Amino acid sequence: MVESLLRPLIGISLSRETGPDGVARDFVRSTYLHAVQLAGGVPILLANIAESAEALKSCHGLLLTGGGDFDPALYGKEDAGTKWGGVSPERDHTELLLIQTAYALSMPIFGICRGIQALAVAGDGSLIQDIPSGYPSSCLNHSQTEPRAQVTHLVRMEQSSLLKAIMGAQEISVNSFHHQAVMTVPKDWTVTAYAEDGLIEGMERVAYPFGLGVQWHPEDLVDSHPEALQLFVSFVKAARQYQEEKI
Ligand SMILES: [Mn+2]
Repeated sequence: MVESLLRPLIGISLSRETGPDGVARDFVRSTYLHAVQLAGGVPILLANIAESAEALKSCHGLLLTGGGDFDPALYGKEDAGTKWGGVSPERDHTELLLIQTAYALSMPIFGICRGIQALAVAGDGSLIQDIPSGYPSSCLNHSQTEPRAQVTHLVRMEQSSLLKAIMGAQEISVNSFHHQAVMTVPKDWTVTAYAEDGLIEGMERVAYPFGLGVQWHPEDLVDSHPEALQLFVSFVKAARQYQEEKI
């Protein structure tokens, strides 16, 4: 008799900010937890400590969440000004370690907003440090002031992409809360979605069980936009497959 599996464990990276008492806090917006729960996964919070790489080995998928900027030194760039901020060395370090650990295990990986940027930095990719000053030809507002569950700009997906297959359309409207973006994608990754101004909004890892990064925030859309939930469903399904193969 085949024992029924527990639901797949999804390791989730956390933001780090210092509170008014001077003590650092690790946290995540609950919408990420909600999206993983809805998709059938069990959220596991991975604190910004080196031991999280050990904890990830017990998980079946890695979800990289949104947040502050990466230190430009980590992707080999000079500081292009002061248009980046919210850097946490502990978070930068932990997420790069988590990504390396997931790759070594061929574990499904899903990066959202800062998460797609983390995947670029972990490889040999690079970032636009500030869209208004670093990509002035943009005709879009990527830092929307509308509510988080409101979609504000279009994204076009490549014909044969995993993204298009999951979302079920070549064009979708997304929300947008980023002042940085992926400039160049790392080796083994390919761009599969662009905004109308040419900015990279999605990328996929070639020849990998499930490697996906998106620049928008589908976790804020899962209750109102079925295709956003499908991203999490596909990710958790891949985590489930990883879990089954591990046994
Ligand atoms: Mn955008």
